[in-house]
Amino acid sequence: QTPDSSAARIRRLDVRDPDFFAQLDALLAFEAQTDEAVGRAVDEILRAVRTTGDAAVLDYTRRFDGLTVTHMAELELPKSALAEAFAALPAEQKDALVRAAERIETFHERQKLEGWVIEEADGTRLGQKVTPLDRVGLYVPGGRAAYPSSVLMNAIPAKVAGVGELIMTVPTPRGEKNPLVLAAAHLTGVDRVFTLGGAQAVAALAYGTQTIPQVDKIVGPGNAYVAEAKRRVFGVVGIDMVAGPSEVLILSDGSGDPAWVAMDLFAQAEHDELAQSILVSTQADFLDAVAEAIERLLPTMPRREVIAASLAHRGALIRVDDLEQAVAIANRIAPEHLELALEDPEPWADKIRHAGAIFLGHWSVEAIGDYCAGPNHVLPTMRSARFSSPLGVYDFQKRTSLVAVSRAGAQKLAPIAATLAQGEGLMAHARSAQMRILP
Ligand code: HSO
Ligand code: ZN
Repeated sequence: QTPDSSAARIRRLDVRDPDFFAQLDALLAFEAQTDEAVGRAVDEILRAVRTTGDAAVLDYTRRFDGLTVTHMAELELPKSALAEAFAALPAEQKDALVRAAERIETFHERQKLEGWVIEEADGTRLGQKVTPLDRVGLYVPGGRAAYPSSVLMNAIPAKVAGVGELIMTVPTPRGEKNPLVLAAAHLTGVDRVFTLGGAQAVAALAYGTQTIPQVDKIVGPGNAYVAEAKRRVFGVVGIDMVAGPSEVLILSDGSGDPAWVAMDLFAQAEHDELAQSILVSTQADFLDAVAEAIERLLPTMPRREVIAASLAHRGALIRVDDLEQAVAIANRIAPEHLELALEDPEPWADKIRHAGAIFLGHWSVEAIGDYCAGPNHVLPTMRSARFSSPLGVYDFQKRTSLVAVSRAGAQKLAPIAATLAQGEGLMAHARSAQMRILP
């Protein structure tokens, strides 16, 4: 049982405070420091899997997941097992999964990049060809952070992009399978599922083993070992972002129900102790009302310990003078999720430059976005919304340039190329261009 006082430990900040911005920066400072021990362990696992393949994967899976398997083939789940997991779900779960998947698919269909070609007057054609990735690995964590919704959010854009083969790995400690994860894999058409996890799964996908095919890109969240392994295999394969703790920033003009806002802060905080929930409001009495709602509602939450720890550690209720200040703070934070709990959110959304996702108005709650609004819930964290975007179909497509220079075009372009090549001292370049110039 968490003592009630833990709720009161969410900090209160005020822009009028002379060192407000120092306090804000301290609150945001989060270094995904990698433990040296993690780095060493991951290195060792990567080396073992790269050199001995299946043998190393089997060995680590026995040791870390407590599985008693002797052949790699036992680590692959037959597709029938996925279909059975789906069929066995209660109707309500099945229906929710299907409806969420449909909405996510419809949204992502619009993200598909199309190739193009332009033709110049002299017949030279230039273009961009778009090709889906051949093979993608989807890492799904076991245990507490095993989210079936994340299977949907990763697998659907890959499938919409037209990825050739989607291979999922999910650890099953002591053989414990998560039926919702398997059902989501069935629903989204994941091609193969292996019950392995950790850095050894990342290594197997990156390098390939006798049993596990090498992929071109690895996506999906994981613990510190998985994140570190992904960082280290980057270059051999592509990776998605390495995500930090989940974050929500709520801007309030004092309209709406303080209990709704309190619960939205909880929803982020319940992910883990490092998750960040911040509320910024122009109304001090609204902040008081939210603080009261937190006190009142926290004891009713099954995950109150995690919520209390997260709010005490990284949460804040911030008073500002006006919404202009609130927007400036939002752009400085570049939050993963931004809720505009405002009477008239539209004009303020226009002023937001940095956020992973913006939720407009009191009905647009992040929890709906996490599961079924349609947009992806894999979003840039740790202020990376300044330079990156939600996971999308475009992350599973790549572009190839097309150059079709005509005879007439070459007469115009070869002299330019030759001159620049000479300037760089590259005579083979110069001559190979010049050879295309007609006498
Ligand atoms: N809020 C998380 C996604 C999630 N929530 C999954 C519930 N399940 C990161 O956007
Ligand atoms: Zn969430």
